[in-house]
Amino acid sequence: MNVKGVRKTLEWPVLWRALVIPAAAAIAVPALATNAQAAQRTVTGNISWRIMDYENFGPNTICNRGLTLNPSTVTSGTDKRIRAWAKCGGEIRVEVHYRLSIDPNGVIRVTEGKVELYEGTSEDTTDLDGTSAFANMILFPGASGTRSIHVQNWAEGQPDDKADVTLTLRN
Ligand SMILES: [Ca+2]
Ligand SMILES: [Ca+2]
Ligand SMILES: [Ca+2]
Repeated sequence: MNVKGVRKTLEWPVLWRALVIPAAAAIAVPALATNAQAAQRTVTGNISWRIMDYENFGPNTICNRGLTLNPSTVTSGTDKRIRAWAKCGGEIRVEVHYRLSIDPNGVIRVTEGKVELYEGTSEDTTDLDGTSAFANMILFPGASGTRSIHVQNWAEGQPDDKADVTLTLRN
């Protein structure tokens, strides 16, 4: 007896969905088309620094610093440049630079990697006294990679101004 009424309540949701589904599909299709040619992955990681600041008087200053990197979302065609730094002893800043790009298959490439040691009258000095490049990393989806980089004050011949940096990245 109530079949007709029941059917009617069923028909409306069906009609409603029929109207909505094409709209949703219209949004999804371009997104899928984009994904087919443009990969996107998120890179996480951390950096640790062990820095020594040569002191004219008294013992040298040693600083251990650590940083958990903010996740970086990398999409095809939108490379990201990352810069991170740590400071020590009132006179030293050690910067880590690299570039993240992504292949269509989701492989992350870490290129243009370098570590710079600045040493001067403050931790914000622009006096660049040492640079070390580090080898490119290729990170397959789900993989991680690590680089250990040494830098020191080569420009002024002060080997007690130095840093050992460890960079770990995960795709
Ligand atoms: Ca110093
Ligand atoms: Ca100092
Ligand atoms: Ca200097």
